[in-house]
Amino acid sequence: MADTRDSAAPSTPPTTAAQRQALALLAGASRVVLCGHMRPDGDCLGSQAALCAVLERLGKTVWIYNPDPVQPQLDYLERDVRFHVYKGGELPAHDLAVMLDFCELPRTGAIAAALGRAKSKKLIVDHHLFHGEPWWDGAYVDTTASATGVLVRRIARELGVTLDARIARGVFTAIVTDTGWFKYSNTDAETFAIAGELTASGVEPAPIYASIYQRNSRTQPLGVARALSRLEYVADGRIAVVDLPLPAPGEAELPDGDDVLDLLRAVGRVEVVLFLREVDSGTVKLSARSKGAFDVNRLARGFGGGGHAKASGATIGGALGEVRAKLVEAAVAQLASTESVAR
Ligand SMILES: [Mn+2]
Repeated sequence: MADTRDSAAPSTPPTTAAQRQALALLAGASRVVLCGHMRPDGDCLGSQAALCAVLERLGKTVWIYNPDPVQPQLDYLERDVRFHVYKGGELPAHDLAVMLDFCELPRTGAIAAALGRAKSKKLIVDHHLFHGEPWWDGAYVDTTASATGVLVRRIARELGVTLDARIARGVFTAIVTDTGWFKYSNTDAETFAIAGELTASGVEPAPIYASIYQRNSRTQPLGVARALSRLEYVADGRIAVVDLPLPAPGEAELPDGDDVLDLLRAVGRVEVVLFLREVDSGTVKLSARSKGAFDVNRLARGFGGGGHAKASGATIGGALGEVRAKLVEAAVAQLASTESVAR
């Protein structure tokens, strides 16, 4: 069903000059590569699928390249667009490269080197906080947007492309995964306005929910149990810490997901969740969540990562126990300093 509305939801902020320049880059390009971040999530992949559909409707040739494959729970997006996994070598000849849902170039893994060799213009479409020197030719950024998919919805409207099934499914996937199905604090009026508009255009929320959240393997709950067996509370129960080693033979894997984070953040007293998983011997992946004033972006930045104030992450070199000790020490110190500022 076509969307006949041409005006933005009342909750949509006005377009900035930088965003208008980004729109001009998109409008002027004819061959476009869309790049995602490592272990691409629903916001990254959904935004890529939707922007690919938008640009194809404008007659452009588009390729999607990611450093890692599509997670099985998001495989339905592969019926709408083709996701290439980058295996080295040159990207297809293109005049514009768009980075979706990240702004630190190394987050696109080995693709970063190929982008560096390409003479194309570089554009970021993102909602993460960025600290440093801009390295791009254009940026469509709003750090208050609940998802990068929200920005793709705005871009479609501003380029005069009405919603279709592919755009709607991609944007909806982006929004529901980044807001935890509308329950995280980033969920705002524009998020609901767009979700309503997408549902009116034919998106069916229940099958998408079932696809993403109700196809776990039978070992998934055992992986959650293994993670929870590592739970410790520190700072008088205000910080929950899980450090998950690589599975021993016969032990259940725990696929990426928010299940453990959500369970721990649901504990009344817990303000900060630190979930550390060993990804190989000597590398630890941190997922940090907050439900109060504690800024986990600041914490993650201290370990070379980043993200948002209430959800961030980092990939940290070191043994699991040693990384855990450093993180807990930093989190306890930040908890104390957050309080002295608040007072
Ligand atoms: Mn995102």
